[in-house]
Amino acid sequence: MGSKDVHEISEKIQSMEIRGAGKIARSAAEALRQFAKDSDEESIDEFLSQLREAGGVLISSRPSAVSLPNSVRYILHRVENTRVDDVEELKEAAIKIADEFIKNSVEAVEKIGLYGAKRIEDGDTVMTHCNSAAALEVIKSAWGEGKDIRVIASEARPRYQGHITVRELAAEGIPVTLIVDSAVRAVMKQVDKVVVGADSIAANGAVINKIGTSQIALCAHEARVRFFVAAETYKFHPETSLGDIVEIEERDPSEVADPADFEGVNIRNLAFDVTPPEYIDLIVTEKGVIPAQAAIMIIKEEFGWAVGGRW
Ligand code: RI2
Repeated sequence: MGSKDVHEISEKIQSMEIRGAGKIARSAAEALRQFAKDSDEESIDEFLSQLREAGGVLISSRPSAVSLPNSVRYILHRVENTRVDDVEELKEAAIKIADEFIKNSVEAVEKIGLYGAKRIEDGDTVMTHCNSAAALEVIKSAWGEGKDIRVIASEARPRYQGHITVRELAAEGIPVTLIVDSAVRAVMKQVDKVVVGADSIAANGAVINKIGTSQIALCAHEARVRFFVAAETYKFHPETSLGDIVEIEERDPSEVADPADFEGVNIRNLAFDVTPPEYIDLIVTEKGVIPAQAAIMIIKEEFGWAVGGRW
């Protein structure tokens, strides 16, 4: 049944078997698509209420990547506004809408790659952090254009998504070096540009991304190295324009160290941090390249309907 898939996907998002803000958003869309496909609800109202409930389960999986609620609300909003005569038609519409979100998302990452690559020059050393499909698309796209670049990637403790990144780049033949997170400042003088992804972007242009990102931005700022963020427009957080604050996920301490080995010690596992807009040179989106301070414009354009009447 569809709701089983919804719970399964939600658990995989929680455990990070499914991870990366864009992937999470697409998986939520896939879950709702499957839900609509399997649904045996016979009335429009009942189907809508079940679909909303499924959306709620998905949204509650992880708190910091706004791509997740944005993908759910993209689908719900459009399904709720589809005029149909019977429930089967509405289910079909839901499937199409979910497919549309997934297609747009994949295309957005490709466009970000193309636009972002224009800012990478032949001979550049590019630093990245964690494992962002959007950031890596910029790097791969520049490499694909024949630019002779090299990459320095940090580990991204405690989950070591940096390992995924270095393997992915090495598989493309891109020269890549793995460093520990605390080596960032020591090597910053060898870096020409930093490219990272985003889980959420607030209305003031602050970027919420994997823990450690803001330290890298600070080091880049100090060394006058340009700092780019690669993010699809569904990573922009509409409610921050109404004063909401992005919740920073704090995960299980056992991901950092076994609490049994550290009796009397408080272990914290903050998954994300906030990079202020002053440290960001530009944000590369599928709609174009913008300064961080223009985040509010993207929110108004893309999500005016979501916070409609509340501005
Ligand atoms: P893409 C990831 O979060 C990282 O913070 C990464 O920078 C961000 O999502 C964006 O990734 P996590 O799921 O959407 O590893 O660009 O906690 O792939």
